[in-house]
Amino acid sequence: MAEDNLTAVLHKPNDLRLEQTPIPVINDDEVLLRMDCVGICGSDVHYWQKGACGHFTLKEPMIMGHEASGVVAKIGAKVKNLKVGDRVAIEPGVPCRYCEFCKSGRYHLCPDIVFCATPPVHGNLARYYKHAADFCYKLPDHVTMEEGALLEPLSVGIHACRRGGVAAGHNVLVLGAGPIGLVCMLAAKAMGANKVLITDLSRSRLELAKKMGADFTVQVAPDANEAYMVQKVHELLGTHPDVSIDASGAQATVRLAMLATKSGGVAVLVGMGSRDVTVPLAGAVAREVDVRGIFRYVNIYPIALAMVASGQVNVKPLVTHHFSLENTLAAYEAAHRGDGVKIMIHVQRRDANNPVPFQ
Ligand code: 572
Ligand code: ZN
Repeated sequence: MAEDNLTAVLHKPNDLRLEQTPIPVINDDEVLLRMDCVGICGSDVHYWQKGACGHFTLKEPMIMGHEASGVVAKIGAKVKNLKVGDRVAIEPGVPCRYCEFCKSGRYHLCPDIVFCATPPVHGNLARYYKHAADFCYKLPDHVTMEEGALLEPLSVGIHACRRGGVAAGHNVLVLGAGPIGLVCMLAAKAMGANKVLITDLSRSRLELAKKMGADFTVQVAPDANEAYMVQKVHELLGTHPDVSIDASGAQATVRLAMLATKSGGVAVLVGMGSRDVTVPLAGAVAREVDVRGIFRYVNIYPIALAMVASGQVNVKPLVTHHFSLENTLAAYEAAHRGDGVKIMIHVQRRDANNPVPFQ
């Protein structure tokens, strides 16, 4: 009998199946990984529900998952940086390495990047998965496999703060306290922000944000008055934010980011909800508020790992729910309901690969 490679495959919208797939055969520069755990991202739920996310559409069955960690099971002939048994975090986007973007160091903008679970590229929610060895990062013993998987969303937060120029002493506004808003808040604090104010519609999300280090939280009513909200942000922070980060994508929060930011500051837009958004552009232009987008992250995994390994950032509280690979469908249903914050799928027993006992 062939070895078990139970895999979560999305066939069509609302048709996610667990089925056997062949164990991948590695190339010389790749490693075969025994997957440990895989977080669920908003985009995964989108593909599952709608068969599309942004301008990417599911046309063929696709293996899900891109927030992952695993253990090296086999190494290719040319692999020098890893050995069998190494515990690794997987950076899910592997670029072409030859185009002008790759050569200038902005490989996340590579038009030929292959990114896990972005059609037509398969993800890593399976027992076995192969990946470019140089996009796998060895975890120190005291960093858990869950933390390894969480380097993925954390990298988005660090990249957002870098794009915003967050620096020591800055006051930062984060709009949205979902997983991405929370990692932006964590990254901002770790990068030296003075005060971080975070907003959301949900009281429970804000309670978690507070526990994780937010200085101020504001629960926003869906019909809140814009001018009142701007004033409230300024009052609570005692100043205007140097950097605002929109991690929600709603028109109201994008507008708030632009309106609340200090003259000469930066508004970073992480999540774009709809293609066309009406924004107060003239004011931003006249006050020299730079509006910047982000696309995933670049050159950030080693920084994210260092921040977690050193204890500067604690991502553990992000994980609120745990499911086994066999219960993937229930995990996706929980994510779709909006249960908790980060849902983790365990391909192996939860602490099977954590040499330092779990706390
Ligand atoms: O973890 C990285 C990540 N990036 C997301 C979404 C979810 N997770 N982005 C937003 C959507 N774009 S996209 O280009 N796309 C659906 C691939 O519209 C990618 C970045
Ligand atoms: Zn993601």
